[in-house]
Amino acid sequence: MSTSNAALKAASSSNAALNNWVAEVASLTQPDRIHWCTGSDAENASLISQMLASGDLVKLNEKTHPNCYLHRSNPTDVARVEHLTFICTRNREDAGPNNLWMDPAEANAKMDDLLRGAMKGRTLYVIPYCMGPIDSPHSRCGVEITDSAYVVANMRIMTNMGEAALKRIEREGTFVKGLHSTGDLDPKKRFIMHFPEELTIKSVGSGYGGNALLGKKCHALRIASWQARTEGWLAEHMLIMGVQNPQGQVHYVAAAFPSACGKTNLAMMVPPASMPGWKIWTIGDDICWLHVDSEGQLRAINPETGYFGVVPGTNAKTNANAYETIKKDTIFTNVAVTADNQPWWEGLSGTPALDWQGKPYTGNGPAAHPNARFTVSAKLNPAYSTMAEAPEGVPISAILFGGRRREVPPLVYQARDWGHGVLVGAGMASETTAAAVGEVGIVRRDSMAMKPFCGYNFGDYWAHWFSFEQRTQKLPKVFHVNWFRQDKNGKFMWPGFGDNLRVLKWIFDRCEGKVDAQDTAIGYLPHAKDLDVSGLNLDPATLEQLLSIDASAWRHEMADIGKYLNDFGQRTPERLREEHAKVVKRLG
Ligand code: OXD
Ligand code: MN
Repeated sequence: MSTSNAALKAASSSNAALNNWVAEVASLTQPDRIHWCTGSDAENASLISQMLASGDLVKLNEKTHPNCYLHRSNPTDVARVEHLTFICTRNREDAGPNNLWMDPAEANAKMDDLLRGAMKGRTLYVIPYCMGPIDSPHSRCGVEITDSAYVVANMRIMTNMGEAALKRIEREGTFVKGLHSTGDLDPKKRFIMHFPEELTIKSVGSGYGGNALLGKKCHALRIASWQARTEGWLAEHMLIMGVQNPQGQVHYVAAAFPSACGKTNLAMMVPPASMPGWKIWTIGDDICWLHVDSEGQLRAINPETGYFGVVPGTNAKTNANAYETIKKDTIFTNVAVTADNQPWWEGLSGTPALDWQGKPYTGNGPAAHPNARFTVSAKLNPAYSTMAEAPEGVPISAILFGGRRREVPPLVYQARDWGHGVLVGAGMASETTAAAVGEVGIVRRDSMAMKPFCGYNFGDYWAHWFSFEQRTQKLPKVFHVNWFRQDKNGKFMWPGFGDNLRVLKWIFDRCEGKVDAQDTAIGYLPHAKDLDVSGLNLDPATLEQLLSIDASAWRHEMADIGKYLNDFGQRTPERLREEHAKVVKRLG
């Protein structure tokens, strides 16, 4: 429903707080129109035609890619901006050294200045949304106000958006407030601010998914991690998948990897031909909310309804399910196009005619942006799990941590217990990727893959992880994986992709108590005989290297982790220091 300028203050919800907030934002930002999103097909069709007319979207080849569109973003606005993302808590220490901090009053004043009159000539869209299945007690609602039709179209794919969410908000009376304006896309006026104590987000100056689709990183991770700590659950940067063996038995696994390290590929994996009868079912590819149920079982829901995935490298070999999923009904962002207007990216055959900026492709550098994305409904995934929308979530048997590491961590190892697992997660590191602005390939500590997303002090976050030992005796097993080891010539030692199922099979068998392991200083590693490498052509020396540890490299690693833990001072739990000391002692 749209209201004209004269009726900007018109109430469109029975929730007075929501109506008042919309009116307040309208008076600050001065839009020409207000539109309350219903999420209907007709509304979506009208937004798409409007964006085609304005050039915000380009229609792709209808024959090869029905109902697919391309959005080319401003070239300065292609990734998350961690250096412009703030957590604004009253007490600076609560945000911690893992976040940039600004005083809430100062941040609000700064954002209000940037937002004053920012929607003149534009439409203010009100997007009620629900993160998680609409009927799940674990789901949480929010409302995003935005002046971007692209954001509305993406939020419709990524969340339960529209009338049903508004009804839930009206019933529950609570919601996270997210205010977004693309502003003039000037990087100097770009800020993503979070006010966890007020359950509020303000984002200006970017249209990029991670900065602008406020339900995703801003709400479902930064604000939700804060809520989760106060309410006794976990909001994590994890995929969720079901691993089914040939006998039909399923174990659900949640896995935390930093951005652009293959969560989508793992969650949608097609088993290799050498493992007949195995199946992978996708619950989610990026975010996981974990609750302990009344039986003490840790259960996971995926708060999202779609995938906002990295597209370069996606093809029938690397991720056949994703490749199939994005053949229709997809919004592409910053891909190249072929002469017959098909989307194109590195990893596909064929030739790009125009690069991601719409310029004739000259052969210099990548044609698609390395962080080009697809937005698509999860329901189109051939591996979509029948349990994906279960209100109670799925029972988690194993938690995996992993990063992109050329050296040091072996292919897989298991933590001794939950406490050791918290250390493994807290100490994990990865090479930076194109998902965030900044240098690529630098190893940095990224606890639980939450460095860019934890809405509070990591010291308190680790303590919260430890607290699960008091909540239940039935905690999942914890593992660390590294698909990215390279030999001295820079060649990947492990084939990755579908063959990662061989590692998942070992994890499955560990969950079943069917296989023993080498007891090492850093945890349990597979015996080479227990990892199925049939048909891989992996030479025994490489396998040996993938499944062993270099004590001297690990002593360095642990020293570095020790230094990192010290950065959090008093807030680092004593328990974590003890877990660290235990491994150091074992390494000798
Ligand atoms: C993402 C990210 O888009 O982590 O999921 O950057
Ligand atoms: Mn992510």
